[in-house]
Amino acid sequence: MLPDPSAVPPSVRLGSGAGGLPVIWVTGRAGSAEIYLHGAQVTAWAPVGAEPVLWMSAASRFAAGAAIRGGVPICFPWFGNHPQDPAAPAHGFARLVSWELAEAEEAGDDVRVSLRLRDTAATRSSAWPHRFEARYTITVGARLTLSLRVVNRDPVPVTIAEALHTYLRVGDIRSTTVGGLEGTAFIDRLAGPGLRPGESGPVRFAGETDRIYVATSATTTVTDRAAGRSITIATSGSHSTVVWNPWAAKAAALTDFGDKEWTGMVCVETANLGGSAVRLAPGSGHTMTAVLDVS
Ligand code: TA6
Repeated sequence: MLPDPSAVPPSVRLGSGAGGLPVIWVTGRAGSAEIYLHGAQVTAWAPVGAEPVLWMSAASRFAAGAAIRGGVPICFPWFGNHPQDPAAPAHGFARLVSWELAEAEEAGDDVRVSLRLRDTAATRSSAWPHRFEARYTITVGARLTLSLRVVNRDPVPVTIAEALHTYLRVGDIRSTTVGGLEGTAFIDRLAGPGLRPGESGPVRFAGETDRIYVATSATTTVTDRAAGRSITIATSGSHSTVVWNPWAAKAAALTDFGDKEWTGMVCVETANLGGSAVRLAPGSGHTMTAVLDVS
């Protein structure tokens, strides 16, 4: 549960959100955000004076054991379906369990919130029996900085895949492009395995799009012509980027995704997966960071 409310600065409030789930509301001098302890999921962020940047489905579930549809889900310690265990949850367990609020402090005009997840009975399974500690630091201000640090507390080396599965709000996906990945090879998850050569222009959307760009640490720019704004995502400690829009049929097939909502979102995910999955020796750690900026 949430710690003593007096332990947090006045720009941070603790309470119950949708589904009665514990939530942290941040109202800083430079930006505001909403963070659920469930999955340590940032579900809203806006710089002061700007439109909301993160997309949320109106049909999202808010319940233990279910993923929240929107904001920034954390995919960890695997991405997509578990490679061996079909019963294991898609994208790992991190977004399905409750994290602890470790610290909340003001830093100039920003507000920094730190959440923690350690291995428990809820995380240990045949799919992932390992000891670990994750620390997720969210800095809310004119930009949003998300930093996920994972430490291997097991006596054996482990390999992790991870993603900050960021849902961005756009005016219309059909007039939105994603720049920064030009010339970068990618796996088209709709066309099966195998690497496709990079393309010369930005990513454009004319149908369901589900691509894993491998071996890239590029800063990406989402240019949203309909809304007249750009969102950039700069990264560190990330060597894969995933770009996804479900389009109409896939959106209609998802029960927690409104049938018409697909036109208003794009996922640009800061990740380490496949060939850039991270191998951690006992006691060692790795940090992956995404910084979102709006102009
Ligand atoms: O990141 C793209 C993706 O892997 C898609 O294949 C789609 O499954 C999406 O994630 C959403 O997955 P979810 O388990 O949240 O429905």
